Amino acid sequence: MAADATLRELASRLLSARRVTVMTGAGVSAASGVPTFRGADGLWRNHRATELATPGAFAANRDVVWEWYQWRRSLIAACMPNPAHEVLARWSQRAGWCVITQNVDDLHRRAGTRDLIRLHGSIWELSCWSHCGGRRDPWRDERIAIPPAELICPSCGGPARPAVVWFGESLNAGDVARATEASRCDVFIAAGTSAVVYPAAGFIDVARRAGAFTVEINPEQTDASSAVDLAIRAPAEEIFPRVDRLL
Ligand code: BJW
Ligand code: ZN
Repeated sequence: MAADATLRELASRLLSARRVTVMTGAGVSAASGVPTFRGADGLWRNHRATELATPGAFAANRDVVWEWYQWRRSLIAACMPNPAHEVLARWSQRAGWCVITQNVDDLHRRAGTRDLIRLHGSIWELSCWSHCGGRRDPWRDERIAIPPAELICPSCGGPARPAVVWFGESLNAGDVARATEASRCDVFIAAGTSAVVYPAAGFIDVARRAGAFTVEINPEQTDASSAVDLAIRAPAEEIFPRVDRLL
């Protein structure tokens, strides 16, 4: 249970801030029922989740990777945004307040978050595996019970892939530029992320170097805990509503 005085301090920082940025990770969707990547949750049929999220895994075993994504898509389709998503959606309406997410589940979008920066893409969008150029932008496809062989690029007929960012792949340069800019703020909150995946984890340093008051919300200690000004060891779905009530 986070102390009231700690949350009052955070609320008063937020009230005097001009620019506030919240970066979220898988832990923010945990209370909605979406499994996280690391720790006990990050296993799927003896595969480590992070080992399936690579171009090499897709090249070697497209059906297994697609099966994992279709399993996740059906699981996420049955999940609802939780109180953390709802508070962040309201905060995103405030001028100068911004949400960056590493999550691909679109639960922030479903909660109505404005100007959301999705660093790692969306599990509900597809793109052409061979970058054929006919479809430069990802397209939305929310069908779940589809055999992988039918998930094809409408332009070249080759395999489609989830339009998410895998290890070793570059993030969208425009998203990185917007996120870097948003990280130069007065209060930066990293919530529900293990802070091990770059460049996302690096935005906490960008914020600190720009003079932001940095905060972590996570029930566990992470690589970022010792670097932030305030580490709140509690679940995001509990803390965001409590802080919101103090604003
Ligand atoms: C709660 C909670 C509750 C639980 N409330 N909290 C610099 C240094 C070192 C390495 C690199 C570097 N720069 C780049 C790299 C390489 C690599 C990288 O970072 N590797 C490290 C792991 C070492 N990065 C990349 O490859 C990136 N690309 C890139 O940099 O391109 C340039 C380049 C090209 C070629 C070579 C080198 C560089 C791309 C990274 C893409 C990450 N993709 C994934 C999959 C997305 C698709 C999908 O979902 O299928 O993104 S991996 C996975 O990890 C996913 C997540 O977004 C990401 C982060 O995970 P997250 O959100 O932190 O989740 P967890 O599970 O780790 O943590 C959950 C946390 O929640 C825990 O702490 C819990 O305690 C907590 N929690 N309940 C609050 N209720
Ligand atoms: Zn194509």
